[in-house]
Amino acid sequence: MLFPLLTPSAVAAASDVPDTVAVDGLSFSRADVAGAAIAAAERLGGVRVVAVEATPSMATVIAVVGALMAGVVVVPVPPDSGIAERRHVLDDSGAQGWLGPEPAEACGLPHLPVRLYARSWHSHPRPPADHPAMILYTSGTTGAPKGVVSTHGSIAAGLDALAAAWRWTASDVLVHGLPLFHVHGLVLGVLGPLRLGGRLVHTGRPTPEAYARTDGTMYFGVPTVWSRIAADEDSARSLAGARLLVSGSAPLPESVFRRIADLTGHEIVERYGSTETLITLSARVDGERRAGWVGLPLDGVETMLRPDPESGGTGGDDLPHDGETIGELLVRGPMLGVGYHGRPEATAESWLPGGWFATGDAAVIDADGMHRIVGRLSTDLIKTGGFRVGAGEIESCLLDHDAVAEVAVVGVPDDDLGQRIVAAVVTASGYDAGDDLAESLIGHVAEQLSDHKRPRVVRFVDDLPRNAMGKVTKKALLDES
Ligand code: MLC
Ligand code: AMP
Repeated sequence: MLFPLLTPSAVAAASDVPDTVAVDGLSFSRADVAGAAIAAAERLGGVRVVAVEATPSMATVIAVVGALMAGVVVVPVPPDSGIAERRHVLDDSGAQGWLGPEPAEACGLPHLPVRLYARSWHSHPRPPADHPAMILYTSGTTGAPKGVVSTHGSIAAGLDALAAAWRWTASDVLVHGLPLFHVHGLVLGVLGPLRLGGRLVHTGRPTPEAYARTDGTMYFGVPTVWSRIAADEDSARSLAGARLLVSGSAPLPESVFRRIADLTGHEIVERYGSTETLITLSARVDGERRAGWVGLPLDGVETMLRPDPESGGTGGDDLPHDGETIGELLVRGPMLGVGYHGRPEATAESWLPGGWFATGDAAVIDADGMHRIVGRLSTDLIKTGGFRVGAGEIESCLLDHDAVAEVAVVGVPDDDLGQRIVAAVVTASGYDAGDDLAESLIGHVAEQLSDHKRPRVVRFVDDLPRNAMGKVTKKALLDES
């Protein structure tokens, strides 16, 4: 067994696939990936948790695969993460070192580079299914990001369920350019082809031009990627020969679904997942693809709708599946992660008795079992360009800046990004509102958190709209933005 997540059919296909993984100008066969990964794994003696600077590179792929083979828990770190976010991820996860690409900021931990051309063939004992595989950090409504623990078994279950829904086989060539520190780009987009066979071509960035010049059978994108492709007719047309165009991580506008269908002849396959649940719903390759809907439960997945907990619902209720009644979507299945690392209380709020996970998404289910995500229960979780960002995290970061007396962050609808981050700021006395200060606040968020958490717009206001209890009314702010 070369790789713990590999199926026997993928191993059997190994000799037929010389360029299994192409990324960052390098192309490795399956044997190259396995040999280099085992060599990397051998350098990890005694390490239980390892950070990987998740640049879009072969070194990242080898580091992740090597650590998984050795049963070492992988913590992918966004390469653009700023000082505060990086420290938090390293401290919270208990990472003992870095494996792979050189970290921008090592934060005192030792770095083990992978040797891309070293090869080793020692076999490692296969980690059991319930062994933690990864801790992926994701934002909540407040506070610093939480680390979601996925196991070898949950990842394998999610990928196998996708294989069944999409008939994803060793003949497929997956093309994408998504970041390698999230479920979409890393778990589905790298471990997927390694487990299920076939090839991966990573384009570095998910631009329309890069997708157009790369031949593949399946293309992965977040809605921002698809809307940019829809706006670039030539690039879109060149995807006509694909087998599946797949969108996920955020709502796909119906207009983009239709435009892509006109230009490519393909109705996009929408699928729904999260850091906590990996992948649970999708349109099937041989089933209906309905604009605005995210499909059916994958094999092994069950769903229900509970009344919004704020209105007194309990885990035991299931609202009618009539295509109209809105409730909070609960999901359960073998691909769910096991909880937030070191956060039993937060875990208990979302992982409910009976194996259900409370997604925080408002949804409807119709009589045929099709699901539509209609929004988030909280306005404080923002999706921008497919990235999940907590308003509270940005607010805390901005409040650390001397010029900020009060702040509220909202996600304002945006044709390109889905939502754009807007910060309404009341300045501290002695500071002048203006473009210079706005730039400095945006730069502060990039320096402490990460590039994609930067507000696109800083609006200076005299005071924030508040309700009788003194709580900021974000709805009023959204209406004003
Ligand atoms: C961005 N820019 C700013 C700025 N924000 N400049 C000033 N102020 C700000 N506030 C700059 C950027 O640095 C960039 O500059 C330029 O503006 C364009 O930025 P952009 O509009 O954000 O575009 P881009 O960088 O091209 O990114 C778009 C994108 C990216 C779609 C490629 O958002 C992306 O990779 N999204 C994928 C997210 C993802 O994988 N999510 C999956 C989560 S898993 P320059 O100079 O760099 O051009 C999950 C589970 C599941 O959700 O279901 O899958
Ligand atoms: P993340 O933790 O970054 O993976 O974000 C997960 C969240 O993204 C989900 O809870 C949804 O709110 C959203 N999401 C993922 N896929 C879709 C989709 N296909 N349609 C709408 N929202 C989605």
